[in-house]
Amino acid sequence: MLIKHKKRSDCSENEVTDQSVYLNRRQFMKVTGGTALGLGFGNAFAALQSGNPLSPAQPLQAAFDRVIETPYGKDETPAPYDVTSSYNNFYEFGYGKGDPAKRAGSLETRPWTITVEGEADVTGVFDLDDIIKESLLEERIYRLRCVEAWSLVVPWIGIPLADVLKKFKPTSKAKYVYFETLYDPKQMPEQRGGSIDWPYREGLRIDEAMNPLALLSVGMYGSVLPNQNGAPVRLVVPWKYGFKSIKSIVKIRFVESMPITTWSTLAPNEYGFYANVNPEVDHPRWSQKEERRLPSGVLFPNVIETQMFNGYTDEVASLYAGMDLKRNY
Ligand SMILES: Nc1nc2c(c(=O)[nH]1)N[C@H]1C(S)=C(S)[C@@H](COP(=O)(O)O)O[C@H]1N2
Ligand SMILES: [Mo]
Repeated sequence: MLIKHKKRSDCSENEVTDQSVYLNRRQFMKVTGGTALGLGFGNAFAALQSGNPLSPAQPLQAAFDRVIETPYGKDETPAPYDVTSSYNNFYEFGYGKGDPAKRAGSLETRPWTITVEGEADVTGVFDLDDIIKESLLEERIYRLRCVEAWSLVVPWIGIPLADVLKKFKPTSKAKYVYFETLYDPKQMPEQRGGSIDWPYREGLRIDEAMNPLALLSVGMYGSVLPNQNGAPVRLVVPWKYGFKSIKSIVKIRFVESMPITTWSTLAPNEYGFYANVNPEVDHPRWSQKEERRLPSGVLFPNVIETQMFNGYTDEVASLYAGMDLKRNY
């Protein structure tokens, strides 16, 4: 799959009459937008799809038109958009893999603010679009390995997490970074009950967060993130199990001690704070030596071997020098 950030046609929607243009356009939308139109995306998505000239009213159009291509994952084949956007874990919208795609339309992703607190010189409430406007978006194709032993390849669009965190000038006491998902039971139906102590919480050690691989993602497949994939902003930490890649972030807090996180609290016998992908450390109920690479079906299970750090050892092994990864998992 080729994801090019070429300019869309200059003509407006009603001037498009040529059948082949229409078909190409449909094909493009299949790759980049898929079912999004049916899910009630706001202006941002309309702006991206309309091909209108850039204007200050469409800050995201400008940002997405100059996405930088990077070498990350250039040799990988991304999963089809339809797979990535329909097979999800986003418990705020239900526990079935298809629930988030069906139910996340209720999430209002604009305006969106992120509250930054704790051990940093620059704290306060920041508008996500301001952060995006002053950053350069990159495309990075990463493998995502869920603890449930499935994985897929996703062409994310985002900002290196370190670039964003450095803007807030963390102090020397900032040893960890804590992240929180939106808490709003009106928009996130499963937050009305259940066994999870909402909001969803995650965290990274500061050096993990500053590692160049860690990405703050605002898009995938050339467009804004669909709600079910964590719109409007999520973490992508590709060397860790997928649950570390927290979605729909509203809070970033720099802290001195290891923060409490959702999964390490909910299932402490499974994985802890680090949750690095490790084929040598089994889940209590299954082996982690192999994974189903999506798309996968009964006839073509597409089972592959799981790699240490999900294959990102060169980039991240130094973070854990001297640590026993069979104990600190
Ligand atoms: N807020 C929130 N973030 C979350 C989750 C969730 O339930 N809620 N699920 C996690 C899990 S278990 C995985 S595997 C990934 C899935 O991301 P994807 O649906 O984009 O593939 O999101 C992670 N981030
Ligand atoms: Mo997961």
